[in-house]
Amino acid sequence: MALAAISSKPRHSFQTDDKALEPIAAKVQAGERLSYEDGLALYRTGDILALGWMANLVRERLHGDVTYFNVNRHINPTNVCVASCRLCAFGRKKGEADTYTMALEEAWQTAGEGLTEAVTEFHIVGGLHPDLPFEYFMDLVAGLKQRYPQVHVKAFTMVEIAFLAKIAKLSIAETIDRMKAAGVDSCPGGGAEIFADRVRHIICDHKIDGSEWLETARLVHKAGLRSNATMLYGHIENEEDRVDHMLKLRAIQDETGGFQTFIPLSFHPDHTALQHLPKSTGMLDIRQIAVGRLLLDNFAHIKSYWQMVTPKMAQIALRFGADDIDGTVIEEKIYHDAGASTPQGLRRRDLERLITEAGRVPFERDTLYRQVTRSETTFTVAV
Ligand code: V47
Repeated sequence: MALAAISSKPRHSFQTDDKALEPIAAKVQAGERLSYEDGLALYRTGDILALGWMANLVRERLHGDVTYFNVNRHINPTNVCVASCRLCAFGRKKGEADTYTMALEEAWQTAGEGLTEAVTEFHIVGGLHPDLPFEYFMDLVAGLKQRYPQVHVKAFTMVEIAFLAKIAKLSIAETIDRMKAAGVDSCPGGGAEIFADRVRHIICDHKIDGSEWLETARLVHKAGLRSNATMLYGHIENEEDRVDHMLKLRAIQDETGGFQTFIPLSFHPDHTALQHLPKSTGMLDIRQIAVGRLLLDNFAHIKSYWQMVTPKMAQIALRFGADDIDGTVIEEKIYHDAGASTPQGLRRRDLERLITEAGRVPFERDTLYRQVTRSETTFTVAV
């Protein structure tokens, strides 16, 4: 699926001493699709600046200097989870000391606490709770819509949708229809981790497998909802697993066109069952953004999620292929439980400053990438 380009003028010419990059650069300049082997060569090159040049070329072709952010609030209704993923420091078994589950009133009230900056999106992700009924989740969304009808509800990962279908004894398609009826507007990209079975069995063995994740995404798109796609990197996966993961996403996107954004998530090991693993490094974070931009030629957006990689790295990523740094977030739990040292939220003006100082142009978007215009107390979305 071709994406519309807004600019095609490279700022400088391409140079590298890495012979393996030359044919890849020719393809990138001609707008041709990269192969599995090209993906591996991009991970293996020592010439990070040449890699960045190519990714930036694609980024500027699609978006010029425009850089997207949004004003959003995360809501994690419960940390009780049946899955016990080794990668996760957030989930707790039922009965453990520090579990929480928000009463519906509490969740609706928490949602409102972010509205000082006129939030345009609620991002809702939580544990797979063994006892909460399906209706809890539908009432949660319907109650939010009733109280904050102007706010886009981006809720439930593919993993949660499959779990909800199981507890409601519905098909995946029926579950998505019920979510839509309750007020879900789109879905977040979590739970994808790494699709390769070998890795998935170790980091998240009780989750749906990679093909179920992809099939659920296909059904979400078929039902007319957009979604995002993530990839968790920097743990026990290798370069082949990462390329395989991205090419599987690319194949679904060719079919549905329903993914909006690719978000590489850098693994935080603290307080997880994998805490012996070293943390990701700046070079890997930057390389991952660039490889994602180059392989996922049918994804409009590549997000460098500042919570994951720090605001400073997210800013640098805007020159290595990223065009989005996510949002204000307000209260992040999943990475902070896993040792993230970033702030739990940023103000709108902080995001604008990060973008402007990277020499880019801030563009406040809603979840569907439409421009948001603000007055003192409210916002409007260009439709
Ligand atoms: O699926 C869990 C990851 C994801 C850890 O769609 C961890 O706009 C690192 O998907 N270290 C949930 N990562 C978050 C997510 C997301 C975030 C921001 C924006 C969007 C979007 C989606 O977080 C999980 C898992 O892959 N995760 N534990 C950890 N220790």
